[in-house]
Amino acid sequence: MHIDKHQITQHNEQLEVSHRRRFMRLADELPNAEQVIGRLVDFEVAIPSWALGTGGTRFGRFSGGGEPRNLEEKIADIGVLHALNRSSGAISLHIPWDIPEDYAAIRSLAQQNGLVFDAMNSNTFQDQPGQTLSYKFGSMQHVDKAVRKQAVEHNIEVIKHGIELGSKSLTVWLADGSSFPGQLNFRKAFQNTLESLQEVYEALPGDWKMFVEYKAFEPNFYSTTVGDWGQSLLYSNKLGDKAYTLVDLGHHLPNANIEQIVALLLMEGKLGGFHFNDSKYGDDDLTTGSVKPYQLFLIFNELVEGMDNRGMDHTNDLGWMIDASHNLKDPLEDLLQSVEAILIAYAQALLVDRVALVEAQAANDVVRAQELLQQAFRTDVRPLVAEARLRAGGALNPLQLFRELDVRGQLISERGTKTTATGL
Ligand SMILES: [Mn+2]
Repeated sequence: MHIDKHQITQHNEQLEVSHRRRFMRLADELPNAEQVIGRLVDFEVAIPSWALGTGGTRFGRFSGGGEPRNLEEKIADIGVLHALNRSSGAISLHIPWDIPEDYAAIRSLAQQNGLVFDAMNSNTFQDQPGQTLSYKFGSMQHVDKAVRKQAVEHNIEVIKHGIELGSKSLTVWLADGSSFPGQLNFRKAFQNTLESLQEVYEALPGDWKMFVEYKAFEPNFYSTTVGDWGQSLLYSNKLGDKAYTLVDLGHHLPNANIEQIVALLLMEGKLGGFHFNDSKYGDDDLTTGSVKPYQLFLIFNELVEGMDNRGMDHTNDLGWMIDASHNLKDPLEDLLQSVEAILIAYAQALLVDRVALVEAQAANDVVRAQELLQQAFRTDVRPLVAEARLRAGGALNPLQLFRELDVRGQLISERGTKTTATGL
């Protein structure tokens, strides 16, 4: 499945007149429309290789058709997304699910699809066929040094695959923790984990980053050894300059103030990356922006303010990735919706009148501060996002074109109805 330039051009020609009218009206009202469009054109969100198939829950999985059967087909699927929205030009691999057999061939295929390799992800939350020691009771925290060593060696192997592909970062998410009081000595679990992470850190190339992802609960339900941003920050501070905290939106206890966490991590220079998704209750892994779009905007508001405060490059200095599961929707349609929601929240955050907000805060003008944020949030920026996509060579309405071209139908005819993607 490949989307041709002329298919996109034809689609854009049909929509261009009405788009132009909406865009001109909006651009007229905004002081910085061109600047926002430039930022949107540059922005990229990585797609994880495990998000291209239907996800499941512990109660079941209802596979869709035409799911990618191997790494090559995963790259092709992300190539389709990127051709449509021009903002999904990076793929994040998961080892061992995506071990390349031929690095050069995979690199060249990615290049043909306009993709680069984002963070590499290790897996010590499952036992693989033929694995010597089990991770049932944890990996890097394990009471048995031999299990810890196995987990460290796996992560070093993941780095080696990443070097071959041109990746520059390793994301470590550990399922380590405990499900019952008394099961673990918290201090020893932390120290074992730190020692293991240090060994991985030593194997990290000089220009790489290590992202330490935290999660409040699941699969362990009493304690998690990297359970919150405080614990992650402890690890990354102790590890060194190349280690950062990674924030996954779904990995907090309900109602956590994620925007405040983001602001403080940025202040400390320790925010490394982001996993986008949305949730109502826990780690629901729903489409980004589908449940709490205002929270997503508030997070982007802090990201923009904090990155600008440190003179950071919005596109490259943080790792941006979607990490969601698609149980009901077509995964590719869900990802198009997620990227769109991210770009909308980012554009809205770029519209916040920062000078006026600083003045309102200094004057304790709470009402004015709220008005300024909501003025930006309530602006319909979709024409700006569409204009950025048009200028970047993408489709004015990616989801509409995805359906008009019957991409899923074509993938099913190429791959069959019974395929299952590796992943969660
Ligand atoms: Mn994640």
